[in-house]
Amino acid sequence: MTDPFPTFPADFLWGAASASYQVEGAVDEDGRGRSVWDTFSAEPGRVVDGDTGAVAADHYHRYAEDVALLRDLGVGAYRFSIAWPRVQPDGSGPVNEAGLGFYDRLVDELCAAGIAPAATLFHWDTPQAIEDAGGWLSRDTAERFADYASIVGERLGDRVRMWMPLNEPVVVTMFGYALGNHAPGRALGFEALPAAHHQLLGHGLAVRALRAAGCSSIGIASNHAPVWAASGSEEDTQAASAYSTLVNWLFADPVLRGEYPAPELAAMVPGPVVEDLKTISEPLDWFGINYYRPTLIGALTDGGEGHVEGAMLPPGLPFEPREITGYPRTDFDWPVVPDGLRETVALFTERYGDALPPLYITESGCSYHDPDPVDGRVPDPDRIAYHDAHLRALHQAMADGADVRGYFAWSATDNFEWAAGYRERFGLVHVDYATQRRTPKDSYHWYKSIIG
Ligand code: IFM
Repeated sequence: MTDPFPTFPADFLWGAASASYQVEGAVDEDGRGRSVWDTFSAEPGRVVDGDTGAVAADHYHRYAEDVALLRDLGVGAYRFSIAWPRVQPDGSGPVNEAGLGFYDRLVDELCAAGIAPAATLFHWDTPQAIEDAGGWLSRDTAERFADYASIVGERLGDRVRMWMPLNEPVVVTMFGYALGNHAPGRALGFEALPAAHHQLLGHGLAVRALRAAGCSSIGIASNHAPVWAASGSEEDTQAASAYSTLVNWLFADPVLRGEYPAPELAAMVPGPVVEDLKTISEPLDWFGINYYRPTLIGALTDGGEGHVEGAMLPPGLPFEPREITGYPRTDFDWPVVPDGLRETVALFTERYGDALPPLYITESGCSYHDPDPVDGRVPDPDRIAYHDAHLRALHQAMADGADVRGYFAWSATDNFEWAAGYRERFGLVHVDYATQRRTPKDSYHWYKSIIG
């Protein structure tokens, strides 16, 4: 018999999350500029089935319906992202009032529904003009990002309750600039490191800009997971540790400790690094972890090739990802490892101690190829099992002493899953892309019962 679902603190924040390019559509409306994802997804072979975010879940037009679904779900907060190219079509210069107006209306709608708006400023849709000028490889982008943060903070700071300048800088660095399977499609290997540094610098500058605009409750949504060694051998252990340094600590240490995790890395990033790290480590009110699954890493075998998400790792790296076996898998072929969430939270608590602000789980979720709705129902027992098990694991982390304040299910509705297009469905609400009809899945009703 399964243990009863654990009781979370009364003020625990239950949320759901989304991101602009994944749900909004309306890419050519009201003066929105082009983003790197418009460009990338238009290139043949980049996205499964040639999908693009041009229409997505049409949230730009249907936001009121989506907020009503969130209200009925009972979430305390909705995490959405603001599209920089809607606010500043070229990523700098004058404000596009019509674009910013959309977020004004969305935030008002959320407030009227009693849902706290939680805004991400950058969830990967870099303005194309900014990319053309060097994108995140250029230091200037960090400064432009801070200008944009200030515009948004001044307009929405009176109503947005939580702020995240960045979402998952590791993914933009690794997939966008190092491996090339995400926009902007650069395959620079270690030459991508400036993109990490400039995003982090942009984060720190944006934190300052938001505070100057009177915004409070500022954090980050950063992707983290345990890196397991393929065996107990010295080589595999070292390989796993090197990989974890690159995907976890390279992004968390600068923010939480004001330092890079290895002197070699600090030496490889551009600019006045020591000075920049002071900006990057501007104190946060909380730290957000996006968790999906651990990685298993071994030392490079003779003739071995490292692949991550179908993209080949640059030659010469001393490690290679191995397949995690012995766990159920989602339809996206990701292993389901709920205890990895507990482990991640424990790793952070141990590594940063008193320097760690309260945590939020700013994303966790799973893709299953759900059946089409029948009589208004979409049975998705595996998604229920995923969130149930991950919340139990999170509760265990809290019982072990971690200060975790909330959980945002990824995702509110089905949406454009980047290079995987629309085949992957993460939503609590099913979207029929032909009609844009929304149908709450069984997991939506389950989550509602948990929120209580
Ligand atoms: O859909 C993404 C989201 O944009 C960022 N975090 C991971 C999710 C699932 O891949």
